[in-house]
Amino acid sequence: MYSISAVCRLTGLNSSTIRTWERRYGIPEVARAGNGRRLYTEDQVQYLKAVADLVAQGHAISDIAGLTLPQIQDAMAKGEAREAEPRSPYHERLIELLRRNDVIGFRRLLSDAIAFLAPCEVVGTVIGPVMREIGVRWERGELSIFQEHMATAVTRQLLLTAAGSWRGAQSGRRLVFTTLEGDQHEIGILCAWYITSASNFDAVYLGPSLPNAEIAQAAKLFKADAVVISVASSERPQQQVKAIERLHKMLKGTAALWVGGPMHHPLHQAVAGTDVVAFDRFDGFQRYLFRA
Ligand code: B12
Repeated sequence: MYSISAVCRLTGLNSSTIRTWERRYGIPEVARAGNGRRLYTEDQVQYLKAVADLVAQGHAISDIAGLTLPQIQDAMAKGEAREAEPRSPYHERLIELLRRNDVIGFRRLLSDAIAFLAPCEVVGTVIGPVMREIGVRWERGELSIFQEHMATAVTRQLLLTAAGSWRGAQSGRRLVFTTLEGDQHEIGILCAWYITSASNFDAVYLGPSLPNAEIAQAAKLFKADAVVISVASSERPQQQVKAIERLHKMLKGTAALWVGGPMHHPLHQAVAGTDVVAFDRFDGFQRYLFRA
């Protein structure tokens, strides 16, 4: 049997990450010695090492936590690891400022990035990767919920201000932006709205989490050419797919439906062959804007 400090040495994980995974995901169910100390079996050490390797390759702990050791090894053997995503020169500094709770420094640096980089570049190489790393660090127990909220609040506010500074409306096309009812993840749709506003489209942001009936009503009243929805990676992706299908029906004859979300989300397969347009990256979205 191994103590937690031995497990740390063997897996490269730190003890707070190990305790956080146990508390949040129940992995692994560990025995205790008479004095309450955790005691890990050889299999559990191997399991934690495999989980650590997969997380290091960019997989979400929440996706891995339900897998058995053979399933994890299978995923690694098949090379299902995600490629590390490109990071901007702003990346490490933004994460470090957040770690130090320097909210003013974080705001200043992100504001510089928004001022100096093209909209598509800032959302694709700065905001997206930073938000996802915040998620990973939160899962590892390295950042707190309040630090994620702080980063989200600053990012949201800067994107709202930046998008509002573009004149818009010159292309004669109007798009409305929102997320599905119950989905509070707002940064993806704000990024899409920012790119669209900066591309001189008439872009109307409705805020997140709207019932389908409200989205359809807004599309009609605004005479929108398209409704743009962002679906964050979700615990209930099939429900989101059904909601997208219902919304598609409701918008028939009124507006086109464009949906953005992570590549592994089942919506991409579900809408293939329909006239719903699906995106997983902002650069592809921007190219489509100019083509559409
Ligand atoms: C910030 C955050 C929150 C904040 C959101 C605040 C806000 N105002 O936005 C809060 C605290 C509210 C939150 C809540 C929850 N969250 Co959350 N959250 C995140 C976090 C850390 C960042 C999300 C983000 O802003 N990403 C930035 C965007 C730009 O990146 P992206 O979503 O990956 O988008 C990419 C593509 O999908 C695509 N894209 C996305 N949208 C669009 C739109 C268009 C038009 C286009 C072209 C492209 C596109 O482009 C991007 C670049 O490739 C993620 C971690 C992560 N890995 O993303 C978790 C994450 C999304 N959350 C998660 C979860 C589970 C939740 C909760 C259920 C937690 C809980 N138990 O309460 C709740 C759900 C709340 C709800 N009802 O919606 C999970 C989902 C995992 C899963 N598979 O189920 C994640 C992945 C964290 C994790 N690994 O566990 N969350």
